[in-house]
Amino acid sequence: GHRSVLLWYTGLSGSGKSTIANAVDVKLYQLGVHSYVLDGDNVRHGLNGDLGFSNHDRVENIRRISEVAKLMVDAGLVVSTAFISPFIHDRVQARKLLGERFIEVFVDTPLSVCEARDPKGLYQKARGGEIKHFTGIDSAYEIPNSPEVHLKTDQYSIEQCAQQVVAALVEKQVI
Ligand code: GGZ
Repeated sequence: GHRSVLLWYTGLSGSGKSTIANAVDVKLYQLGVHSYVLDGDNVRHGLNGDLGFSNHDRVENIRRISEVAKLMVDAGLVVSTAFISPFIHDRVQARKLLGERFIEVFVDTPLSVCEARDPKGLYQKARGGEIKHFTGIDSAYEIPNSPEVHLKTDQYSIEQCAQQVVAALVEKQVI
């Protein structure tokens, strides 16, 4: 058996949140743990399809994700959320909602590295003024003060980062 928890990944666009969350999800599946990843692909197009990237819309995006994740944790899953979630206040709200079941995972990738990766060419567009309010360029990212897990993707591979998350779950007696 396992405890149901919420792994809350936070970090810049291109930091590796979704990639690492999905790598952890594979490991959880192999361990027989029922889990699910919420990310932009399955949330921003559907449930939150009415929201953009103004501060107001990001706050609402994270609020809805927190509530849905709580329901899924209540249903017994290990849930991972992979969203920039740039504001400390919203992450604190999510933590309050989940209590002891909230595990914050800071995907700490320097802006310069995210910008060099630029998998979707979004940073280039943001620098060129084609996209406004882009996180790290002209919209804020507030760094977590005391995340439960701190991943440095410029020093460790995806696989090593995923192993660090699983190790934290073992250490916290979640799995
Ligand atoms: C940041 C943006 C923006 C702006 C579109 N700012 O690399 P991606 O493409 O796949 O990840 C980014 C994603 C961010 O959505 P989130 O729901 O995680 O953001 S938040 O938590 O702040 O609500 C990026 C894309 O959407 N994208 N415009 N202006 N990222």
